[in-house]
Amino acid sequence: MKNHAPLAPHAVSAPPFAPHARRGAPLGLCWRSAPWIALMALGLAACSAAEPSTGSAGAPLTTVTSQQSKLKLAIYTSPEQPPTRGTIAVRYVITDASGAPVDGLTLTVAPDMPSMGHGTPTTPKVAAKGGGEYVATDVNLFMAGRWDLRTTVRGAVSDEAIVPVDVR
Ligand SMILES: [Cu+2]
Repeated sequence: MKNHAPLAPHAVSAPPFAPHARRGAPLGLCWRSAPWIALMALGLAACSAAEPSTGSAGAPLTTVTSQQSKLKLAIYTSPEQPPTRGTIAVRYVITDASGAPVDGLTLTVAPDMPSMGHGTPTTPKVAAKGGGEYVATDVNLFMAGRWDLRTTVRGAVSDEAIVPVDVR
């Protein structure tokens, strides 16, 4: 907490986010560039060859039960797991109490750094991939430390979950 102090000013209000947004722009460009697309293609290839619902990432970073225990959320990060600071993608594999994947949900993901009381300069976008998979992109975890991905699920099942992610 205290070791965040030198960086604290950016947490205070909206304008201080501007430097992050500026710094985030080149990251955003990298994010959309060829290496990432190549990585994604590799991932897709590996997925279709093996286990489509658990993917090629192996064990999840963490698995969270939603607050009302309606859903289980297995969490994977890319390009690294566990993640280093910067803009990442977070993949959710969502199953119900019986272990069946749940599609057709609407997810909103709001990253929060609880020790400092701030969020992120950008709002993550979430795309449904089928098979209970949902991928949040533009997740800008711009500082090392503990983040909570405050995740709201709406649709056939409505629930909330807080997904802890430790960023190196
Ligand atoms: Cu912070």
